[in-house]
Amino acid sequence: MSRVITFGTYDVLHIGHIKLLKRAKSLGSHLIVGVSSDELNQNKKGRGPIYPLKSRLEIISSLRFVDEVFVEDSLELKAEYIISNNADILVMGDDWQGRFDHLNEYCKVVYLPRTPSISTTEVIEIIKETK
Ligand code: C2G
Repeated sequence: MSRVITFGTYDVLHIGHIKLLKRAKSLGSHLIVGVSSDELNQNKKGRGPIYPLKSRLEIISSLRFVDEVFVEDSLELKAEYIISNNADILVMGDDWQGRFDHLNEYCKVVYLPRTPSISTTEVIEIIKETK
């Protein structure tokens, strides 16, 4: 019965997000997802999300392989989130490869390969171009 935790913005949900979350769930029995606040997204990506936090939380919590969601307010609070959620495994996309290795002291850290050729930024660009 292992508890898996992962983090992300999940703005303009796409197949790369779905594949990552499904693979994360398959590593355990309970999947907890930290969804980045609008302010955190602004700081990480230099722009606010298209979908506000409340919508992103509702979308992610509606997925059948997601068991719980919470708001991720800071990238620096991962250890606290792992401990308070009693997580056994932290899953991150490999765009974060190596960045969270220090958290191995709290739980197992696993990086999964990203799905190629899709990102929220690209989807936004395509929509802009085809207007
Ligand atoms: N992802 C993926 N393949 C893609 C795009 C995204 O596997 N083509 C994964 C990312 O690696 C991440 C998850 O989907 O694990 C969510 O992606 P983002 O919303 O872009 O997450 P990010 O803004 O990088 O937030 O604390 C860490 C951050 O909150 C991660």
